Amino acid sequence: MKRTTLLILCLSCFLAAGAENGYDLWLRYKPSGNQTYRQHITAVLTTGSSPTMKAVRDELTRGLSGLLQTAITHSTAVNRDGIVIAGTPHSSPLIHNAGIAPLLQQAGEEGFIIVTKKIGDKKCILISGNSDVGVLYGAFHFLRLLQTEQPVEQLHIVSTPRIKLRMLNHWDNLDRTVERGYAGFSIWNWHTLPGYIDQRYIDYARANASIGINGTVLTNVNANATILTKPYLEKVKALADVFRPYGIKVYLTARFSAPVETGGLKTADPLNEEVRQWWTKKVKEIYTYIPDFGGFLVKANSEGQPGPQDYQRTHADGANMLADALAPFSGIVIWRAFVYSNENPADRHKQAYDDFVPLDGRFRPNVMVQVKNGAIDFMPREPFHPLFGAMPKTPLMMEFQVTQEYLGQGTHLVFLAPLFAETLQSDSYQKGPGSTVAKVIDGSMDGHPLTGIAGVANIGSDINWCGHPFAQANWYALGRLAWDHTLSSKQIAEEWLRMSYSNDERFIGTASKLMLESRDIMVQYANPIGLHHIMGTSHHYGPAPWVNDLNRPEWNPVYYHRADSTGIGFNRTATGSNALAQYHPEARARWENMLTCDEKNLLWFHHVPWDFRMKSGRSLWDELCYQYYTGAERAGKMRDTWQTLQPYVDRQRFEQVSMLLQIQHEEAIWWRNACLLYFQTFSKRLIPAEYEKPSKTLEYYKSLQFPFAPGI
Ligand code: BDP
Repeated sequence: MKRTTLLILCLSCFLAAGAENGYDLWLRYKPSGNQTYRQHITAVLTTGSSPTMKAVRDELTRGLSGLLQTAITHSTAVNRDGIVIAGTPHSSPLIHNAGIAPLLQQAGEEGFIIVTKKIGDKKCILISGNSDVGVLYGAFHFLRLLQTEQPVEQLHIVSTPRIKLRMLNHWDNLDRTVERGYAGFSIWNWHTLPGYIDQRYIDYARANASIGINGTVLTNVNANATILTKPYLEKVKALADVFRPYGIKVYLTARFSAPVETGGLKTADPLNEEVRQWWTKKVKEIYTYIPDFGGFLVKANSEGQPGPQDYQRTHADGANMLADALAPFSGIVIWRAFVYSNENPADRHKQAYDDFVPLDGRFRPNVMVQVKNGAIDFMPREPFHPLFGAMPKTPLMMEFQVTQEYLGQGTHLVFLAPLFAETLQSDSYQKGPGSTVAKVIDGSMDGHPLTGIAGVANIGSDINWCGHPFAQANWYALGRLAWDHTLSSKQIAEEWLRMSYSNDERFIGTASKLMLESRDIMVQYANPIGLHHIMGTSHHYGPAPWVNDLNRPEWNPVYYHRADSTGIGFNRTATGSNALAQYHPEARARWENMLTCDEKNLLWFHHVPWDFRMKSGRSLWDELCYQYYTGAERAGKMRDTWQTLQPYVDRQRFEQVSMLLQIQHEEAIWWRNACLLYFQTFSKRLIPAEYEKPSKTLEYYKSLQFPFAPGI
């Protein structure tokens, strides 16, 4: 066969199979099988000339042209049925006179409405809001309706965000490495900014706006003060200018010792007048570049970071100093509660609560305290943080981790919406039953106007942004839940699958089930029954429950699992560390008694004898074996299930996911074998005969090294 013929043949095979690299995320705008929407849409009419309204026009044009497979016509008059009219009552007399004022009132500042309305005798679709960005959110939602094949002939939608600040926290360093990043390098190219605006910055803003994200912290919480210097502020300004039309504000991490490191001062004491002046000037300077700068995110006195306690001041002293500098510009401080110290012998679980609860009511109104979903870290399963429900006078912001530091990193398919929902739906009992964490976070519990949810981003320079094709779903889920925490994980999974892959019901049914089970499966093969923090040192990749030689006690996995000849688990009851006392009594009751404790968190709160009878009737040891073996087996089933979905998925992404699910299965077996062989040295019990024996020795698993694991 001639080479050219071969080439043409290969090319046509390739096109037939289809290939997508994932860059378009959930904004692919491919025509779907069922195009009933075609008959309801004939043209677009947008009004207003702001950059945001230009973004609305561009997105509707792009989206509808793709979905309808024809160049969309722009109309200047309502001269036919099916015109999609987008604008605010301020920019569009048509909308102003459309009789939708009461609906718009419900939409609030950032919300939107999408309604079918007669304008004259023409049936139109109106997308509107009280601000241009509201219209933009509405445009994205309208496109989502088409992408997911929702009926559009009679629309009546009003949607407002339940949370005010919906943010991504990038843990990106100025050298472009990403702490706990598994998708390549940072997308911020500090070297070529501000002159070069990568198309990625614009597409990043589009993707975020499409799910309602309205804030981004560009830099790592382990901050480098260089970001606050003039040349870098010019670069930050360039990014802020790109993001502004999409409703996204820029925030920066502030290194507490910046006045010393970049300002030449001798101290960073928050009560020192010179230090306060330095920050006041610095903040003023930032606002000359970025007039709508959001504020600072601060990690202080945690894991070696500088902070006010270095000067015998409190977290409130530190936060308030920055808040005072930001207040004249309406900026805010987001002060992290992720603090623990090796000088403090108390259970790490208790330290943030001990530090922060006494400060409740002592923060300025423009300070939020950002609390991780759980008290230890971002474990695969973690009881909600006891600070939720314990600081009624302070607006608490939720911090989730979207990047999968502890959940299989770049190689495991783990859909995180169920994890996020589990925390948000947990009952803190702050004011009796029904005091969910979601109500604490959305301000309804204590009447806070300032509310927020942040997610540690999983975005990098990989062509598909997130590394694992399914990791995109976690970025998507964060935004959707921050907008509306009542959405179910199932709805979010299905939306994402429909937009990212296919509307075919056979695909959706199977793929969404796979996603919805994935987090439970991961917990089973890695951290069952409440085990936690037993991962490899430093890179946190894979199992290493045996590690016991790190400087800080609470960095060692043995600190958390406490396995010995009598049993396993951390006694956090009154006879142990008593971390349970930090929860309201009714919340505590779920876990307090070993006999009735929710078994999902049993070893989180109790040191349990190896022969303890579990609800299944098995002994604890047998149950541990059962969970690890079942988890690994289910990971294998995920891989097999994916194979049945080949007809619905383009070749490239199908193969990527196939390879990754194979790795996930192998790594699940690795977790299972390494953990059981190690815990067996304490339990002195056999792995039940029905299970296949681990093929390698404990020594083998202990010897594994990963010097170049990403994300450190
Ligand atoms: C831990 C990460 C570490 C972060 C820290 C934090 O391992 O890289 O700096 O959280 O949130 O989970 O500050």
